[in-house]
Amino acid sequence: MIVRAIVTDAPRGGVKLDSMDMDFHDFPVVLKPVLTGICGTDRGIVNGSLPFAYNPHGENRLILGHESLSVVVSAEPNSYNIKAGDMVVPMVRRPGKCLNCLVGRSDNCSDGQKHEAGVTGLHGFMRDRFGDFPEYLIKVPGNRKDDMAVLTEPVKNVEKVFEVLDIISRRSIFTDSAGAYHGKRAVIIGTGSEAFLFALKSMDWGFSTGITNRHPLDEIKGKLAEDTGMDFYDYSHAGIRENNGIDLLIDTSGDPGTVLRFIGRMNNNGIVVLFGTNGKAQPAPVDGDLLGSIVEKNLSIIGSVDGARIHYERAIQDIYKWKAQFGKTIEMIITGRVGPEDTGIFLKKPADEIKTVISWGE
Ligand code: DN4
Ligand code: BGC
Ligand code: ZN
Repeated sequence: MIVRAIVTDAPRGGVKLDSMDMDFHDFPVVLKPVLTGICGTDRGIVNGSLPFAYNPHGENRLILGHESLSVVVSAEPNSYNIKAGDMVVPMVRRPGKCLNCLVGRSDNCSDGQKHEAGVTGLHGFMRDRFGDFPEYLIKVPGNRKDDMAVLTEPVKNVEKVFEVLDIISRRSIFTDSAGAYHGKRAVIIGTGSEAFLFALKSMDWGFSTGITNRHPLDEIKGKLAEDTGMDFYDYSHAGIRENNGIDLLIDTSGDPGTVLRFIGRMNNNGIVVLFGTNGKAQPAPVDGDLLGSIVEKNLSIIGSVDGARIHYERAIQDIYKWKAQFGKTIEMIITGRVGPEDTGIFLKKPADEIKTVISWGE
């Protein structure tokens, strides 16, 4: 069938809406996207700043899209209980042959041979139809037709980070004297969608939680932060306001200079999670004092990418928990809806954007 697809040429970049002839005979499940989300990774691919992105083998274009809420058009029998009409979220990564991939943890792929839909060597979900295998489809509980489920993919990254945090934090006592995190401080660098989602999870754990950027917040983001209980400051004006030190730092900016400045404010046994990626960021020097303080403070600095099936399943639960907790406020995360033809959205991020989604129609 002829499908419309949003394509790039990775890792060079560019973006356009193309039509192509595709058949789905090799796939037990055929799907149609309802919504696809746009994230920092998509814009990084389109502007050519993510050198790790590449086209499928032997092809000169890559269909974008790794965040999707889709409806099942048809499914072979015995497809993990997936049937036509089901609402599902497809996983991003597909395993290679390393040991981690073989045990369902391609998020920890050890030889780089995995593929990622819309990012590394596998066509993504921004097209009228796609085919898939049932083991990579996460059912929306209760088959709810709720737009918020499109956030499952970005929240799964958050779930993985907090699982890693739980493991790493056991190298010392990381809780407060009550065995909780209320006396502990988490700071998230950046105010994009992943930053807000990290902050929500950090508040679930009990951390006093702040988000920060180098400019003020617009009205929508300011209201979302205030109504959910996180604080914000513009560090370019206020300086780094962390007089009691930081216990957990999560970076979504990918900006080395900013990350290093905040690392200088960590408490002993603090944990730094590097998550943002920006191949075009300005380099920043590290001096011996800063390196020495990382050692003397017993800091853990970890990188985290992607997430496994279990993290998607927990992510859907997070989203419904936040809906129950914050009601309509949480829906403010979806700040824009566009059609597939509006490819300009990849080139210029709207000033007040948290999450823009592409609606694929009925
Ligand atoms: P995003 O919406 O572009 O968020 C990035 C945020 O960082 C924006 O709010 C930026 O602000 C902010 N920022 C940039 N530079 C600075 C700086 N110097 N100081 C403070 N804030 C700054 O992207 P996203 O939320 O979708 O994703 C966040 C990052 O994580 C991206 O780099 C993605 O490529 C990466 N990512 C990694 C994984 C993974 O490891 C998954 C998903 C995304 P402004 O734009 O308002 O100025 O699995
Ligand atoms: C996706 C991850 C993926 C990563 C690649 C992110 O936007 O959420 O699943 O592994 O991009 O850097
Ligand atoms: Zn993403």
